[in-house]
Amino acid sequence: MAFDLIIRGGTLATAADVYKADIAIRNGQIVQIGMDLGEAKRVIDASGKYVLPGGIDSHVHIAQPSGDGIQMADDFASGTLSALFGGNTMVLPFCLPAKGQSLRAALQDYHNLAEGACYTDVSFHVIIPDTTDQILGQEIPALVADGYTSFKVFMTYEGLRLNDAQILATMDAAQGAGALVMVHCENEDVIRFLADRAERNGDLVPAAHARTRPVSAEREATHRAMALADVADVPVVIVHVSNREAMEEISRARARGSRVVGETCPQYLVLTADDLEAMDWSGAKFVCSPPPRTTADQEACWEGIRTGVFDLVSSDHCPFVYDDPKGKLNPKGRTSFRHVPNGIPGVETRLPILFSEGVSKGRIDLCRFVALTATNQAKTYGLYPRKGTIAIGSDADLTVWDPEAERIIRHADLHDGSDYSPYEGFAVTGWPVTVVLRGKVMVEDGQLCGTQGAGAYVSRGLPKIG
Ligand code: DUC
Ligand code: ZN
Ligand code: ZN
Repeated sequence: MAFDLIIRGGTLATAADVYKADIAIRNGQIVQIGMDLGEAKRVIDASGKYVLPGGIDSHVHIAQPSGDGIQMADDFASGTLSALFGGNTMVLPFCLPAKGQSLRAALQDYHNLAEGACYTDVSFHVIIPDTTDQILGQEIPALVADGYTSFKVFMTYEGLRLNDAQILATMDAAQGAGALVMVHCENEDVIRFLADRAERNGDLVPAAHARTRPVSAEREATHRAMALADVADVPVVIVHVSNREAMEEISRARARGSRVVGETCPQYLVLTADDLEAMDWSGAKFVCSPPPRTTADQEACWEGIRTGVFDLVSSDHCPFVYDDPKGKLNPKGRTSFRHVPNGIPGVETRLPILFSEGVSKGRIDLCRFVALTATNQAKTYGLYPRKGTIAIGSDADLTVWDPEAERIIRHADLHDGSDYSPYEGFAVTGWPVTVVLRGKVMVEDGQLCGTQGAGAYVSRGLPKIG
């Protein structure tokens, strides 16, 4: 029987190997890998290109309510379309429950928003907003049993942060259920002290955002989060790590045997705090937490990528429109950094930036690129080996990658709902040209050919960590 699709003539890369072979696909799965595989209803010529597992971006924010009249720039249609054009076949957004709302009801809201809208597969992490007996004793175990196996806690943001006792209780509940906990590590009291002082001094510009969220606040919280995780004996992901000192905390914890996964993001590899300095308030375009740091920290993060301190490079796509009353330049945001919404777009540019700065410039090899962007993402979040690799029986989620393509990143060419890219004008070598989602050709030679709603919700297994 003919196959549904053959991808022919490409160089395949997994986290372990790079070799020339064709891939045959039937019913959405990879069924053969080899040469001379025979006939198919459709053939994609990948000669001169790499064929990679579709990118999995485990850290994105889509349609998340922000309060204060602020609106996130992406819904599930635009967010996943942007992800798809960036070479991704799956994203994991966060579900943020409203105050007092049950986790289950919040998840239902996100399912309703995502249903029929997505261009990539999706699955959700759940943010823990409170530690009621209901959440810890009933909801967390029940949700893990239903395939929601990762929870995020915040150590910063008034109204969202949990104190140490609450974090420990959450970790304990997650541990009991076999789930993992993602932690946003910044010391809220340090930040509030510095932000209050900056405000008293009239230092209200976007650059003050970076000055009031120093490395020491991130380093201390990273250490504390991992100490709490040791007590609870739960695996943790330290998300969006920005600097050497926090990275060294992770290295030390791992050397002691703690089950810690480190994640960094492109903004910490190619942006610095200087990007927030523009005098015309456009520094707001780079306001995210933790903030981008120094060129020395960029080098440290590359070192962490090479040496394995970081297992994940995710985008932390958290898009707001810049020039809009509901975005970065909201009425209060025009007057103080404290009201500029935190987050930057990047789901479409994550893979090109990491490939270009990493693989094309010789900092990492192609297998490491695949591991950081797909395989480790799948293993960490309970998706492997269904996703994150090229293997017989895996979902046919594949990206055909042109390693020679030279592009200048322009927001006008991207597909997210924001009105700018923090990487505007950045030159990259390497770009995804064709993207296949469970055997469906979604993008071919840079043109959309798949349909909205082709992306589906994916229930997950338990994490596989250390
Ligand atoms: N944390 C995130 O993970 N993303 C955006 C903002 C934030 O604080
Ligand atoms: Zn965060
Ligand atoms: Zn985030």
